[in-house]
Amino acid sequence: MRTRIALLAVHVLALTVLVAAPAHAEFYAVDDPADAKGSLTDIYGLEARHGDKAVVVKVRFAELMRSSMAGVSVYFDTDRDRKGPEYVLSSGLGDGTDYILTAAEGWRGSDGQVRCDYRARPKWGQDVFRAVVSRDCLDRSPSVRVSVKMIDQAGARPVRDWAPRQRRWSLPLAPGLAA
Ligand SMILES: [Ca+2]
Ligand SMILES: [Ca+2]
Repeated sequence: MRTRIALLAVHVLALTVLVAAPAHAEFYAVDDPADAKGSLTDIYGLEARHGDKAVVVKVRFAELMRSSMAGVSVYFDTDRDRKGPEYVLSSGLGDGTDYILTAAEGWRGSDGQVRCDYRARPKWGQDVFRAVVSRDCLDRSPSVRVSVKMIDQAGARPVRDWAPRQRRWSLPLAPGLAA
């Protein structure tokens, strides 16, 4: 009985810490519902981590296959004073597709490829797409927000899915120690 009370006290403490956490986190994770059933690459989750060297973004899908015709855009907001994203990483989700980081024009990419250190790849066995973008690519911003869009052109109509929601941002992420 005494142990149980002690455990309860720990839980309450942990909650208090969460509520009192600063507006900036280093890590963000959100589940996304099965709301794009017309596509195998229905987004199931988004995770983002702001490390001391890079921002790491992980997108989870219902089912990611080498034959996928879908693509993903990872938007980065590095300047809260300018509306919309500053950068977009665009990538295919199938085998043999490529990826590119460009300056954003509204919620689109542009011809302005960003020369810096970044990489991205679909991991078909894990149903995950992972991107690692150096902080140098993102103006070494002290606060970065991310948003992700999937478009699948395989069917008669394109299927879109967003996380956390259409043109909505994650919490602001400040650089931490990991990654
Ligand atoms: Ca979804
Ligand atoms: Ca912005």
